Amino acid sequence: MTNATSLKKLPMATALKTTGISLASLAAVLSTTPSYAANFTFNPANTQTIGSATTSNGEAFLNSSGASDSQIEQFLGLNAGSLDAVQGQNATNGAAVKTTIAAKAGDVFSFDWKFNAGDYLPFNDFSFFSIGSVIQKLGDVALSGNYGEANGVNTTYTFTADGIYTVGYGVLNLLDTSVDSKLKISNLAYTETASVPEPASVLGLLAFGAMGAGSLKRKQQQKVAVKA
Ligand SMILES: [Ca+2]
Ligand SMILES: [Ca+2]
Repeated sequence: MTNATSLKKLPMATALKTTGISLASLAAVLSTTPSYAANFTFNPANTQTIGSATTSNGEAFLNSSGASDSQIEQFLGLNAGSLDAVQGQNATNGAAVKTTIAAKAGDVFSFDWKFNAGDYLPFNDFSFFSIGSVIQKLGDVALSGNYGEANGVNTTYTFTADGIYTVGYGVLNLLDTSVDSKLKISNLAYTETASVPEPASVLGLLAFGAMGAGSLKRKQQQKVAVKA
């Protein structure tokens, strides 16, 4: 690659050609500062369901029927008995969806959820989110009230280690298997913090970008003197 001094003497088009950098790619790199956020969806290629669950347009819809709690534990890679442990009572049956994420430490996964209680206490149906074998409870009947609704917006999880993770969502009946509750998941998003360019390279690109913009301006508006 040519050094900065010789680049300065070249017209912008030549300079960009020499370095192989387009203005579009410069803009793309700069816009990733300080972090890179992307929509993450239930891609049919790596998404599976068990029980009464469907995905559509990046959203998941689950109904607490169709699979036993132990089947769901096996499906999501959870420890045996861990779903009974969520409420400290007998989880019976329900449904789940799972997908996979290749994550790096520090990356953040986020989503919205909506729990609809079809049931009433003490039948404390519940919903949850799992990463690997870690379970985080979302809504339940106690939270939403009998036959009520509870929402969670931008619920986040920050990865602490690199790896391929199974991400799961489920909704289960408690105590008996009747009067189902529902869970909807939407707005999945993934924010990479590991891909932030190093400060030195960002400064270099900024300087180069300013120089390029200056050259363009001179070319287009020759009567205006522009300091590169
Ligand atoms: Ca059980
Ligand atoms: Ca129920």
